Amino acid sequence: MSSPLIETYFRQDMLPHIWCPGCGHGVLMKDIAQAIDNLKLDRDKVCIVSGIGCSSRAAGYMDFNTIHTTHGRAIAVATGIKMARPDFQVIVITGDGDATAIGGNHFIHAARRNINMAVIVFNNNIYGMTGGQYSPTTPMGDYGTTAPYGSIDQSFDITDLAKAAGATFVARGTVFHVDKTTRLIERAILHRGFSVVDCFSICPTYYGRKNKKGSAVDMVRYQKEHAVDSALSKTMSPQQLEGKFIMGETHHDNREEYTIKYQRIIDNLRGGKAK
Ligand SMILES: Cc1ncc(C[n+]2csc(CCOP(=O)(O)OP(=O)(O)O)c2C)c(N)n1
Ligand code: SF4
Repeated sequence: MSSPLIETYFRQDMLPHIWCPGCGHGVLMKDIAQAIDNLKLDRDKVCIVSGIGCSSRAAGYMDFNTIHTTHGRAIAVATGIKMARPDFQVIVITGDGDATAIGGNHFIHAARRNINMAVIVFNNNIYGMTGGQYSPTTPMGDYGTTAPYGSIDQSFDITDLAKAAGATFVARGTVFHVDKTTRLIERAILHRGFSVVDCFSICPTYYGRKNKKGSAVDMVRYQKEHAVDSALSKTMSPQQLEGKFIMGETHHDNREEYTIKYQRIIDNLRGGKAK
C-alpha cells in the first residue's frame, strides 16, 4: 500500500517493519508523521531520537535526522542534541520500559529542567521486544513473563509522573483516537518546554495474550469505550470515573525553557556580565 505520507516521510528501503500484526506502534508512528506534516516542519530541522524496544524501532523507519540510541538513553542523547542545536525540533520516541524503567532518571531530570523536546511514549504496558516482562506501567495484578502470578508493583501513571517531575505540557493519546492523538502530538511539538504525550499502544502478542484481552480489535475497542476526555472528567464523580482513563491534555504550564536560560548565561559571559 502506498500513500503520500508513507512515500514522503518513511524510508522505503527499511520497510516492511518488524511489528506483529495488530501492534499499535505503527498507528502512533503514523500520527507523529501526520503531526509533522500538518505543522509543515522543515524536516532537516527535525531530529527523532529513540531508545531500544519495539517502539523505538520507529526512528529507523522515519526519514528525518534520526538516531536509534541504547536502551533507556533516548532522552539523554536528545538532551545533548538539543543543547548543541537548540534550533532543532527534537522528538523522542520511547517505550514505557525505555522511558520509565531503565530510562526513568533521564525522564524525570529532563522534565525538571524543562528542556524543549516532545517525548512520545508508546505505552503498551509491557516489554514487547524482549518477550513480555512486566514494566512500570503494567497494572497491578496483571501478568507478564516475569510476573507469572500477577504483578504486585504499584504502576506508574506516566502523565502524573511527568507533571510531578516538572514537565510543562502533558497529555494522553491512544491508538484508537487517531485525530485527537495527532493534535496532541502537534501541541507537544509546538510547546516550548518538556512535553510528554503518553500514548496508550497495544501489544496483542504479549500483554494482550497473557492478560486475556482478546484480539487487537478488542484491545482498541477497550480504549474507545474507557477513555474520558480530560475536560469532561473534571465534571465527573470518582464513581463515574471508576474503571475509566483520562485522555487529552492533563497539564500545561509556561515555565521558562532550559536552553533559553543556558543561552542567557552564554550571552552574559560574552558581554562580560556574568560573575
Ligand atoms: C542495557 C539494556 N538492558 C536491557 C536490554 C534489553 N531490552 C531491549 S528492549 C527492552 C524492553 C523494551 O520495552 P519497552 O521500552 O516498553 O518497549 P516495547 O518493546 O514494549 O515497545 C529490553 C529490556 C537492552 N537492550 N539494553
Ligand atoms: S511484541 Fe508487542 S510491542 Fe512488539 S511488535 Fe509485537 S505486538 Fe508490537
